[in-house]
Amino acid sequence: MKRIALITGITGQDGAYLSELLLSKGYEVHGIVRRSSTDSFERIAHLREKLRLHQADLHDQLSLVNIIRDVAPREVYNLAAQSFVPTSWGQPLLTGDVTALGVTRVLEAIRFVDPTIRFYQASSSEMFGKVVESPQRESTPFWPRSPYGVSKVYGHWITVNYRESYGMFACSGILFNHESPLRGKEFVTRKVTDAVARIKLGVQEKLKLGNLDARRDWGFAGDYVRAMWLMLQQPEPDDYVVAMGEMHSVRDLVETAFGHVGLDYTKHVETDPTLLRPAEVNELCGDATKARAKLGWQPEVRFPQLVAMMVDADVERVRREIEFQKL
Ligand code: NAP
Ligand code: F7E
Repeated sequence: MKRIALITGITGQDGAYLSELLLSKGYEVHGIVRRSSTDSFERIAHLREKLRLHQADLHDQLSLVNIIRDVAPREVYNLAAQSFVPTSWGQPLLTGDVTALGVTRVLEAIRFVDPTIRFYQASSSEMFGKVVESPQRESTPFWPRSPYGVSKVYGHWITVNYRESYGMFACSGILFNHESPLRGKEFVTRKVTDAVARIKLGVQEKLKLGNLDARRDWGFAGDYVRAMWLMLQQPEPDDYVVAMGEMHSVRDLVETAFGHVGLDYTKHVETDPTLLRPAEVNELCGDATKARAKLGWQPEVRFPQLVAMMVDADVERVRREIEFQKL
């Protein structure tokens, strides 16, 4: 039987890596894209011929029902969200509508069309927020610190609830920060590696950052999408923490990234109080023992390789852009 998957958020970082993974496994891959005046297909441009894209929006219940009915997927990966934490204070209602209620809309569409479809929800370590134990595991209580984190807590529990209420195969993957050369430039890792490339190549001088002391458990997106797929291949649905189990500060990140191209970060980095958050998540560190044991999940890229990979990709890209401008 043809393996058919539907991905919401296919134009995002994880959507691109998950598409590649599923295509490599022989899936027919469908994706939901929202209409905008300019398209946002850059991350999946190289896959466009192989993917089947459909217009819908997590705000619009019937658009989801229609696509799930027409595509008849066996697996749905709900990656769509307003995913940038600072924006969630500026647009808390929109964030709640997409990142929280959007999950229910996808679950309702599945329940209505075919409740045997397997469902993956992109939950987040931001749910742990002001952590009550470290490292954080599946049983750690949540204390979200942003409207984004609060919305993800709703998305997590509604996923668990549909599993318990209707016996649906619904899994929540509690993923810690994962990054790549495809990461949006507003997130700290990519903001740093993009700036390192521009400073190295002489088109930028300074980099302004917020809290350098925040600590995160950073992994590689390519490793993390494998865990999503593995969750939907198990005999029973369940929830899993996916993390490296290693913390680094934003300062470590900056030092490693500048150091990779032989630069001293103290000469270029400035702090800007306007980039501090109203309520910060100071540290996150995940315990992925369950995912390693039950899913057999193994990450392959560790922090120094991840930073080097991202800096190298940005140096290459900025160099090409400079060359192009000279033409
Ligand atoms: P991302 O790059 O920000 O991608 C978000 C995706 O959601 C984009 O494709 C975006 O479409 C789509 N989207 C936003 N609003 C939508 C709407 N109303 N209807 C339909 N699609 C909509 O995020 P990511 O880093 O790939 O993360 C994927 C998921 O995992 C997100 O749910 C995120 O919250 C969660 N997560 C991420 C991490 C991480 O470290 N990356 C960790 C834990 C959980 P456009 O291209 O049109 O904007
Ligand atoms: O911030 C600090 C900032 O925006 C990381 C999303 O994918 O992962 C992501 O959320 C840390 C924070 O990611 C700047 O204060 C300092 O402590 O890269 P970030 P995030 O907020 O952890 C989770 C798991 C998700 O689920 C989210 O969707 O870095 N920081 N200076 C900065 N952050 C940014 N963005 N920009 C700065 O200038």
